[in-house]
Amino acid sequence: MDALILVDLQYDFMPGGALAVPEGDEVVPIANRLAKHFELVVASQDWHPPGHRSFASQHPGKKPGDVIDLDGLEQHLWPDHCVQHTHGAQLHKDLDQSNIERVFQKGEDPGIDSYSTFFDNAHRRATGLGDFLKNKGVTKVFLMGLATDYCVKFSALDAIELGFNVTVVSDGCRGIDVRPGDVANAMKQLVKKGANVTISHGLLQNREAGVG
Ligand code: VGL
Ligand code: ZN
Repeated sequence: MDALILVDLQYDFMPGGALAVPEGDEVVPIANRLAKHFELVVASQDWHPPGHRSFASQHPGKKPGDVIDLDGLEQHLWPDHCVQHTHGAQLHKDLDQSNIERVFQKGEDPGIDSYSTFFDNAHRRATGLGDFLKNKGVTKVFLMGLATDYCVKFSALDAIELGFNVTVVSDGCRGIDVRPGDVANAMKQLVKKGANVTISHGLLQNREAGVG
């Protein structure tokens, strides 16, 4: 079975949000269109407690964009974002949730970041998504969402490692490009690791025709 994974379609990653991804809102209609054509759709939600250690505000003298060592892991510091139960952490209201079977939250542990929808950044704890998909008999996953160079990238890499056949829907993703080229490099790395890349239009045509 195939599954569609909608990554972090939350207000804080959209224009006007705390960690705005340029044009982030433009992928919401693509998510809605694709979701109708999948038997199984799941979403992820960045879900940090207040005072999460990935927030620059928790490190005196540091600002968003600085990089620190956080318990042995390199940590890019972010503005406060996706704080649990705040508006910024909610999935965008235009996202049609009627086809979404389950929302997997990540980043709840205050001491470690979690870009991937499957594991925290040290691979210490699983979100449960991997087992959930395997129990449903999923072998092929399609990913889209925000941000290409962080949560989409690391989710796709983990999905490959877990043995799924992985396709990234490129026009369904937008990136941050902290360093110019990050988005392009993320896509290159994903392809090198075995991910397929498609655009939503072609994917919809294939699925409507029942060929992929
Ligand atoms: C993300 C940075 C921090 C993402 C989440 O969803 O790509 N990026 N937290
Ligand atoms: Zn986050």
